[in-house]
Amino acid sequence: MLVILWDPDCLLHETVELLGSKLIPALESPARLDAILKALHITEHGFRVVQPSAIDNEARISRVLKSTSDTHNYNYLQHLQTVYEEWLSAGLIEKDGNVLPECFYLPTSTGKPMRPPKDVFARAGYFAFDMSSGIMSNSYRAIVASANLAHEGTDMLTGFGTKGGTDVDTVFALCRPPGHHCDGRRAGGYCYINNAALAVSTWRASNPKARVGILDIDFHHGNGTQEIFYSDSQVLYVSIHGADEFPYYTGAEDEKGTGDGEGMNINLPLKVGSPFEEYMLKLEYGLDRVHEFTPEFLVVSLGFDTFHADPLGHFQIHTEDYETIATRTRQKLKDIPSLILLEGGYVIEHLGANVLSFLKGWKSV
Ligand code: OKP
Ligand code: ZN
Repeated sequence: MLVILWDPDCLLHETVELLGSKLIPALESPARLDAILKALHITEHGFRVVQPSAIDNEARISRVLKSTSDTHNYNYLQHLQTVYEEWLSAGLIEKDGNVLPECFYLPTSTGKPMRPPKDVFARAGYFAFDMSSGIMSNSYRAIVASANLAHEGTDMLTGFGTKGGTDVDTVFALCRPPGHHCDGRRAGGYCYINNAALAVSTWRASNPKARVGILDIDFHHGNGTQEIFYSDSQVLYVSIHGADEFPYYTGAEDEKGTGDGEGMNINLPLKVGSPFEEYMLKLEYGLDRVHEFTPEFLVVSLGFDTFHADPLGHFQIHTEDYETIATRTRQKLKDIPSLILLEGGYVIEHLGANVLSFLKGWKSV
């Protein structure tokens, strides 16, 4: 059975970003989630669309802090929680304003380690790597709600396949903000907490030695997820993404993991403008690698910015192709409890149909 998880608090985060040297309302907007919910509610699809169990905000925060403690920097998480109020009381922003970084960490030859600057204004740049990750009044609430979906979704899958265990084999968590660009100590690319990494930690809490596969099929390279698991021998990260696109500095084929994790990072960059047939060749290859690894838990970082009309993605992929992508993924990775996490996808008018197409394929297997 497939369950769809969402949280109304994920709608509260609404920021601005610097794009093409213009400050604009962020493309990663509440309207994305609204469009998906609308499509899910008007269609007879037979999925369970549910909200996570009721939990008060403080308890939810400490749960998320606990399940991010081995992958995220504590001071970074504190910063996410407090910086908006700090900027507000320092008079740096108005109530409806956004914390946006200005000066980023600069590697130098001095040998000095990376240390947070004293200035609260400058600190925003220490904990971020781009200008698409603003923080407004409700951001922290939404960031925690989004991360909590990854946590709850993972919990719902625990025990699948065991005697008397759950019959939920797939959870699709409608996370926003997304997560795959966050490396555990820097926000970027609309991401603040790495939801995929959190899910792995949650899974490992009850299955400490488990092999986990992460399939990242957002248009962009998941630099954060790669970074977090780069030396991990039990987590296989496979990503198909636009070559030489955002986040620009990562995603090359020769990034294969290090130490015990050597060979456990597989980047499959694909030329901008590639047709669906070429995309599928990469996908089949990636799915075979994940299958060979025999993961006990699968995380899919799912972005719909591979769509042909996406403002941030550039592959020739159409609505019906998502059905094929999901069908092949499910066929090759059948019976593995799977957590699908929403990442990008910015064409609001087609997002609902694209999600439904993907779900149709997933369900058909
Ligand atoms: C987030 B996700 C391109 C600027 C891109 C941020 C893109 C974030 C994508 N010139 N700005 O992976 O969908
Ligand atoms: Zn993306």
